[in-house]
Formats: sequence, C-alpha cells, structure tokens
Amino acid sequence: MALPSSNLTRIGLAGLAVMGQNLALNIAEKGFPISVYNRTTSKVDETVERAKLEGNLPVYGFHDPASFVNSIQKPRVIIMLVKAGAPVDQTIATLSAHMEKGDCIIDGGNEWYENTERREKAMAELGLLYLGMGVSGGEEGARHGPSLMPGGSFEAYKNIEDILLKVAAQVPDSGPCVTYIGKGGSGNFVKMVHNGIEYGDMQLIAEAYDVLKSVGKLSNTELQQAFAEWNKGELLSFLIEITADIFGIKDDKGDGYLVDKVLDKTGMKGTGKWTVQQAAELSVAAPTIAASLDSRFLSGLKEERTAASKVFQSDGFGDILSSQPVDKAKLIEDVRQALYASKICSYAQGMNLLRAKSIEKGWDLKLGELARIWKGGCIIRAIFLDRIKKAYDRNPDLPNLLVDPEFAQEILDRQAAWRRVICLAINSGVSTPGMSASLAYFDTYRRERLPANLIQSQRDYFGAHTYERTDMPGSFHTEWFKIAKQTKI
Ligand code: 2AM
Repeated sequence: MALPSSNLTRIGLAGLAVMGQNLALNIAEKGFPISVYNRTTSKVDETVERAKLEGNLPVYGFHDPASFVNSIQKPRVIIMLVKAGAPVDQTIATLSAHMEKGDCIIDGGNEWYENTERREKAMAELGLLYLGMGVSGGEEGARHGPSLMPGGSFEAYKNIEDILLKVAAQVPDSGPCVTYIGKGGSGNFVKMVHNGIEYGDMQLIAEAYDVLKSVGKLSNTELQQAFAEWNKGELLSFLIEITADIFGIKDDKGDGYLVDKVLDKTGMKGTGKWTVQQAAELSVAAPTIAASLDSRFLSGLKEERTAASKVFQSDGFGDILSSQPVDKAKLIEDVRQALYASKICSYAQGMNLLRAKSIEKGWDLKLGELARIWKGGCIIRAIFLDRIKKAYDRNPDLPNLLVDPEFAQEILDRQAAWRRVICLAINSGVSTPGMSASLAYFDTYRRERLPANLIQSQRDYFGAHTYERTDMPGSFHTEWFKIAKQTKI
C-alpha cells in the first residue's frame, strides 16, 4: 500500500510479537496510517501481510530503524512493545538515535514503574518525551479495543490522545477505556496493580470452583451452568465468562474435559509479586492479593504436594469430604455470594494500594476514573467496576470501599453465606486462602478493638518500645518484668 499523500504516517510501532501486531492493526483500522518495525524483519513482513488480509489496513513495514523513524510525521510518536527490561533500553537506544526534539516514545509493556521514570528523565535530557502505558486485554483486546493506562509526559499524551481514544475499548455510557493516568511511572504502576487485582480475581474464582467441585461434587457441566448463570448477574465479567467456557471444552487428546488434564501448576510473570512487594513497602494490607500469590507459589510445588498428599492420606480428610451431604443449589448460591463479598475486599485492597502510592508520589490518581477505564477491554472488566466508580464518585476520599454505604450493605447481606462457605471448606480440608483472607480482612477492619493491645504490651515488655493508652494521651513504658516477678503464677 502506498504511503499517505504527505508520504508520512501518523504513528509508529516497534516490536511485532502478537500484542504489537494486534495493536498496530487496531490503530490502522481506526484510520491512522502506521509504520511498523521489528528487530527480526520477518515479523515486519508478516504484519504487513496480515494488514492486507484483514482489510487492506494502512500498515507500512520498515526493515531498518532509520527509515522507520523517518517515515513518521513530526512530532513523531512511536509505541514500543518489546520485552520489559534490557530489550526496552536497547530499543530506545536504536530508535532515539534517529529521533528529534519533541518526538516521543511510548513503552506499552509491563515495565517496572521505576524503569519508566529513569527512562523518562534520560529521554528528557535529549529533548524527547516518554510515556509508560499499561495495555490490558491480551491479544483480543490489543486487536479490538484494550484498556490503556498511559502515564508520563502529559504533552506526549496530548499528541496521541486522538488515537488512544479511538483505539481503546468503548463502553456504552462510560466512554473509551483510556485516561491520562498521571506523571512518571504511574501508568505502569496502575497496570501492575490491575494485574495484582487480576491475580486475586482468578484465585477467588479458582476457590469457588474447588469448593463446588471437591465439596459439592459438581460435574463440569454443572460448573459450566453455574458460572454461566452467575455471569448474568452481579458477577458478570470477562473472567467468569471464560471460566464457564472452559468447563465446556472437551479434551482433544483423549476422553473427558480439557480442564481436568491441565497440570495444576500456575505460571507467573512478576506483576503480582511486585504488587505484593509494593503493598508491603507502603504498609498497605493486601492479604487477598498476597494469598493469591502464595497460592501460585504453592501450586508450583507439585511434586512436594503429591508426596504430602500420601503422608496425609490416612488422616481422614477423604472421609470428611465424602461425609458432607450438600444441597447443590444452596451451595452454588452460597459460593456465589462468598465470591462476590471476597471480591469487594480484594478490590478495596488494590484501590488502597493505589491511593497510598499516589500520595507518596504526588500522582493525584483518580480512583473512580481508574475503575471506569477497567470497565472494558481489560482482563478484570466487569459490571462490578461500575459500582466502584460510583462509590468513588459519591465520595472521592472514601477511606475503604467496604464502608461505602452500598458495598457495606452488600457485604452484610452476603456475610452469612460467605462464612458458611469458608467453614465448609475448612471442615472439608479444602483450602480457600483468598476467600479466607478477604473475610479476615473484613473482620479485622470492621472491629473497633483488636488484640493489638497485647502485641504492644509484649513489645514494651521485651523491648521497651513504649505504648499509648486508650484513656490518656502520651507515650508510656512499664517495667513489666519487675512487676511480673511479684505477680507470677
Ligand atoms: P524479535 O522478534 O526480534 O525477537 C517480544 O519478544 C518482542 O520483543 C519481539 O518483537 C522481539 O523482537 C522484541 N525484542 C526482544 N528483545 C529485544 C531486543 N533486545 N531488541 C529489540 N527487540 C527485542
């Protein structure tokens, strides 16, 4: 296809693995002529070929970085979708050698936010602009409408806002799933927490499955029906939808269902771990997300678990499991409610982490707006996010989602079912770390008085760390040891 009459394209994209190819085609389809480049040039030709097949889209391929950069109109904007870490630095070096003041590079990968901040500074010294943009939605999202989380140079954002608004997923009544997130590495950080929340959602869904299958003895067909039914109500979401689909897929290499043949060992790429590390750094409790990360670690110990299952085989867990007669319909409804209540707690944790980071970095993140851009395109997209947006619209300074009047009522309405499910799981020897962590979070947060008074007493006893009192101001220390000598029993 010939270049536009100006002989220049509107934007460039470097890094043509699946995500890059799909995003380039999406941009072209929205009417923006795009130049594409990849280190391995066969992928350039592959992308141009796909563009032809998928409707003669205006995608122009280049095999060398200089002609790629020079084919783009000024100020040039190049989206980079290469592996996070050193490849990003290498690609920046390759491209920036041919770029001019005012041009911009956007990293669309899952990059550690501090790397983005370092690069933004280095680029600014060259007069170049930089954005770190979270892109969520997998291959499908990239091709037909992802959720985009751009952070960094506002000037750079303004240069491509028209493109991003069209390329992002479009949600009726709530607009395109993109907004300028904030300065520095905020776009990457928000995407990282999105992924942490995604870990939580997936773990909670997996636990719902485990309880229904291991305790409730539901078949895959019954599981598919239950999840499909759930997807018509308050749990409506991409992850519930694909979960229902999964239960219906037969094994193409043997009898039965594919899900039963998939090895129970979870992979991960690091954003969940970063989320938990950041929560710890900022002293924000994120137990549901941490539990989902721990569950992934434990799932990785397949051989140890197999050995342990033999050690404990004779200890009666099997008997407990089989001795529970359950009313399937009631269990399905209880688990549905437990899942929803647990999810509220998990999102509360993710949102509080975002707020804490925003305060630390001065990013001024708008939590309601983040919930809005997650309503479509991304992996955690769900009808539920609209509720979160509305909660922050009602009160932008809401200290915790749990105390929003609507969420508070929802939790109260579901807590009996929630507790029943967790008790049943515990008594059956089936672990529900995510749901249990969510419930513990709720039960800790809602109580006026915690046993922390005892911990403070212990700390002051052995380390003279002092304590405060409930009845008078000030900092106190007691010679616990001396007094205890007289009162020991
Ligand atoms: P490649 O096709 O030449 O390997 C995902 O791996 C994407 O990142 C691919 O487009 C890949 O290019 C690119 N990539 C990985 N390491 C790179 C590097 N050091 N320099 C440039 N691109 C790189």
